[in-house]
Amino acid sequence: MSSANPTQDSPFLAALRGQEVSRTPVWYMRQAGRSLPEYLKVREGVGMLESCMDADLITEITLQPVRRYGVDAAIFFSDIVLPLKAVGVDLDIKPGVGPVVANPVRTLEDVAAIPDLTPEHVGFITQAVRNLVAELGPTPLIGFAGAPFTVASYLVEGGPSKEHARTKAMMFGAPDVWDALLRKIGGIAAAFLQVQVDAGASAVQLFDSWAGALTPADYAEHVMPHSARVLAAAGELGVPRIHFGVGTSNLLDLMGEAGADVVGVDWRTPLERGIAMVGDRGVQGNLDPTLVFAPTEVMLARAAEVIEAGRAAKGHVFNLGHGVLPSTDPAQLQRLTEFVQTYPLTPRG
Ligand code: 1CP
Repeated sequence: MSSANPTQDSPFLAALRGQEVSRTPVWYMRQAGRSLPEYLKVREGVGMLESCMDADLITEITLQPVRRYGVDAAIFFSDIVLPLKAVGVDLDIKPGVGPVVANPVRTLEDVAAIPDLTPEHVGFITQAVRNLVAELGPTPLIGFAGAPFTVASYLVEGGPSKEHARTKAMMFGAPDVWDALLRKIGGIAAAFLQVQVDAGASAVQLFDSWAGALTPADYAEHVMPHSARVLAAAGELGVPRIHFGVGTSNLLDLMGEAGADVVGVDWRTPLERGIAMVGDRGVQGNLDPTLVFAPTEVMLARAAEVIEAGRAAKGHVFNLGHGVLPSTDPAQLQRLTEFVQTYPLTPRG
């Protein structure tokens, strides 16, 4: 029937909504990208940001891992700093480094100089999402954005950082600048998610990859309200929301309370513990991404443990505990995907 929603039988969307599933759905953060030879081929001679601004390339790169693995969801190919680039912030994504910002943000004037995002800034995103939804059929597309804290870290530090020292110095020492910056980025993130959902994305993920650098008290006071605004805006669009961070074992409850339907758990936290912390929400995760380098039977035994642990959650989406590492053998991920998708969820006695 042409009027039927093609994603209506998706196990991924059912798990996000806490509905019963006959098998555990699976996708991988960074499933597109450097671990795939077909990605390296289409990216030859094309810069990272350039490829994130070309609707045909975005479409092709997003589809590649879906074709290869038959995963239960596609993740939109872009980057957390792309919306900043689109509104005119002078930045680049340097090979082997990551996002680099020409003029790091330090003052209220710097914040005020960043324009808000409108759909006109990202017409190529709307086009790519429309193309993808048409191509993907029953497989849902996940839209995403970077969360205010993680994106702020790139803007304040000027590039990747381990300690986030300047970022936290602003958070502790210049609360007015911090608040203005996180509001600005949060507004851009919400608008970026809306563009993706309006064009047909079925779910969203907010990536707060570096939130694990914060204590629960500092997260609750300085970061959570901003992430909560982004998640609330996405919630109003009617799509399920995943909220992910790394090293967040003491923040998972707050990340859920910020307004997530499902909380992403990294591999350092036992899934059982993550499930207990998020309460009446689903979880996503959390196989150690390096287990793909172990013998296949070791990887699959650990995957079985993750699937079994996930059964105690309101909903469970299988994933790695962070992104696919570039040196991953696609054949191993193929075996993992088949294993998760055929793992029998027999009733427990
Ligand atoms: O040339 C290349 O291939 C560059 C590598 C690369 C890729 C493939 C970067 C640079 N970004 C991406 C795509 C990307 N980034 C995706 C899309 C596809 C997918 O998941 O399959 C997504 C969701 C992101 C999000 C992203 N970018 C995050 C959050 C997720 C995470 O991994 O924690 C972060 C922190 C970034 C910043 C970034 N962009 C690129 C790099 C190498 C980094 C990290 C730099 C650092 O260590 O701080």
